Amino acid sequence: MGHVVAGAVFRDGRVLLAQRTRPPELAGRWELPGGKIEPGESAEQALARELREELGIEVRGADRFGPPVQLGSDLVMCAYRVDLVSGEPRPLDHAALRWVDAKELEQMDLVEADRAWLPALRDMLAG
Ligand code: DCM
Repeated sequence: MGHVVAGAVFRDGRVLLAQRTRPPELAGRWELPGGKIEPGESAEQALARELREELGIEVRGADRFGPPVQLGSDLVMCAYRVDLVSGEPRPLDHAALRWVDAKELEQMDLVEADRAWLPALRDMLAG
């Protein structure tokens, strides 16, 4: 079973979403940025690597929230709240980035899997 990590970065009552470029069926839809854990990595290390590669930022921590999501038969994905340590996010691997508040989150065309985290994200944006 492979593991995918997805990171939620919060700032000023908003969470950072990224717009996918691939595969074609997911292109244009929005997600929490992340990717697969590589052998020997912890979830926190994978998040730090993926967000460095994709956004050019340094993050730390990995505070899991919401339910795990099964992706097909051999991948499971979990969401983590991470702390932004340095850098300003840039879309190095995405079509665009957007900081959304609780209200804007409802309007975003999220990839299906990430919708499982909407209730938890709403709570964190409200609180
Ligand atoms: N994925 C997802 N939601 C995310 C991140 C990833 O549904 N927030 C899925 C898309 C792919 C798999 O995880 O099926 C691997 O992600 P990637 O293609 O970004 O490496």
